[in-house]
Amino acid sequence: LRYLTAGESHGPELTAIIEGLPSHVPLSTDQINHQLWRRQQGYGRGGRMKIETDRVEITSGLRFGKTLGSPLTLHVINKDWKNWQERMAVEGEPPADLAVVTKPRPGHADLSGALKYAHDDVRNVLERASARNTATLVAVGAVARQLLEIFNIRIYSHLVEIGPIQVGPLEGSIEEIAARAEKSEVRVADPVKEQEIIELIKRTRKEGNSLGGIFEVVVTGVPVGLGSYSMPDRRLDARLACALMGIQAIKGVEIGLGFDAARRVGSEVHDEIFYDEKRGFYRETNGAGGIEGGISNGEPIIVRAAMKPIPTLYKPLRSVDLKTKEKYEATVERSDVCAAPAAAVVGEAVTAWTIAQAFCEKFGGDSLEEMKRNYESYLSAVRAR
Ligand code: EPS
Repeated sequence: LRYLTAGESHGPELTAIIEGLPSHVPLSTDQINHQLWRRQQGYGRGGRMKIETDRVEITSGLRFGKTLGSPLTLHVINKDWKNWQERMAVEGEPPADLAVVTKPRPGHADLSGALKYAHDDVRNVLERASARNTATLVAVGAVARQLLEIFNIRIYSHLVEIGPIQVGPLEGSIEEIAARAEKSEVRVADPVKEQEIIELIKRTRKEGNSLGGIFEVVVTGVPVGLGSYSMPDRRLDARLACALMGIQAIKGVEIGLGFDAARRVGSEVHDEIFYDEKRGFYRETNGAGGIEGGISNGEPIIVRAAMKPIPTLYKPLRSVDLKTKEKYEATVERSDVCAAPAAAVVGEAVTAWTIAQAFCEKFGGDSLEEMKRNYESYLSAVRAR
């Protein structure tokens, strides 16, 4: 199972191709659109989200609502393209009055990208480096999620920190926490903290500054045995870390206790093993975050990712002009004040993708029916142990 995405932030469209899906998987574009909508929410988003109502169009790999086993193509049209047709024209000459971006923003891909690809116009970098691209990640993840749901695997997220404000400890099951977060404008499950955070975002916007945050993604229903200890790139935790770090602005990833595990003694970290006729092997704690030795252990998978504040500041930081080398204040591109709630939705999507990929490796199958047979037979073998 693999995918590729393409598309510029202000180009005609964003595209993704997924290859390796089993046949006969029912897919609904409404469900993909719902995930795209979730990504666009959140207090603290900028002007672009008012222009776009992201919707997916599928042009291959699906017939009568079920996958064919052939590559699936997803398109998300950029509505803003109509305002950029001359400046982002695919062919022809640049317009005479083209505003070339030469003032790289600290913290963005602007400077390293312009040097690496030998671009004089930083726009050639920022168009693809933009978090706009996460719309395709969400669309791809929404396909993976529909496959996983057939096997009762569910993915949830909520924000645990925004800027200096910490949320929690929270009461209730992950389903309850996520349901509360889903209703919150900042994906925060505690209404008191939610208000504090909204006030903080307001203040930060006034100050021309930006904010990051830490989100948590929890996956339930994952069977024991996805991923492997056999090689680093087969480890499920390594693969999740790679997927989450691949999202724009993510600077850190934790699984289970994460960095806190290093601060504790072993007996306060590891999850003791119990056995019950009905449940089989189980744990009463989940410090491992559902992964031991790079393999899912049957407990919920818990990952957290830290997003840095968005680099575009309305009160810009100091920078140097790429061409004249003169000191300048960096270019102000339209941007968000805080996109951490949206990043959590992207985090869910890339997590769904990573789990689905490991799931397809384990249970193979060219058709959904074959995959179900493999899954059932493996689970009964595990239960018979
Ligand atoms: C985004 C689209 C972008 C930004 C933001 C996220 O659109 P535009 O550049 O037209 O405003 O709003 O991207 C960034 C902050 C960034 O640094 O790339 C989106 O669709 O999420």
